[in-house]
Amino acid sequence: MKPKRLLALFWTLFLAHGSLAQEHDHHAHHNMSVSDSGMVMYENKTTLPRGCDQISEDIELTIHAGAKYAENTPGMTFGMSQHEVRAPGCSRLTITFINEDQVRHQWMVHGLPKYLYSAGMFHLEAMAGRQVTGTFIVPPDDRTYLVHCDMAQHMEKGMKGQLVIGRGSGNLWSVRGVSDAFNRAPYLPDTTWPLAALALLLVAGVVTRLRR
Ligand SMILES: [Cu+2]
Repeated sequence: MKPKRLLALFWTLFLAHGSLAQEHDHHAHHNMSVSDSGMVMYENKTTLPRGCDQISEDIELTIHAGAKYAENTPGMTFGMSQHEVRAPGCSRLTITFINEDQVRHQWMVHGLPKYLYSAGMFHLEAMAGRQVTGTFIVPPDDRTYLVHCDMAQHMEKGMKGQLVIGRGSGNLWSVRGVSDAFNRAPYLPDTTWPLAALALLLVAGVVTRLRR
């Protein structure tokens, strides 16, 4: 073999080894398990979050995803069997995520503490027509976490939800069955529109009187 070719071969082997090692590292880092059915990332069955002395409750839930769950909602393409999950602080949630569609779907929780969930996430991904099950333990604090499917446009098309721990920290906007589709302007008090209507009636009344 010519030296140049030999060098090329060495390089190929070297690079292949490097990418394999990286792949391995990647898996370990993200605590990921992959199967034909999909993927579970950042699973945590045993490590208690800070501020938890023990598991407060073991909760098992089955959540379905699919176009079927958007049938009665105009403008939406996808949906879930439930868009809100409520659980007490320090509970351990085991979620079985069943995908009834012919495209991939995810059930991702964001904003979890990074000392325990390295990207602040818990992530289930089910291939078309498949189901995956994963477990995680939530922190003690009252907080509302975003749950969504991160496939392109799926959240906008209906796959947005929330995980409410304890009393939560307020509803997220545009969660089906929970909150309005648009973020309400927070600077307008609830009485703004009734007051505006009253003002309009008064003006109308004055105008009518002046015309008499
Ligand atoms: Cu999806």
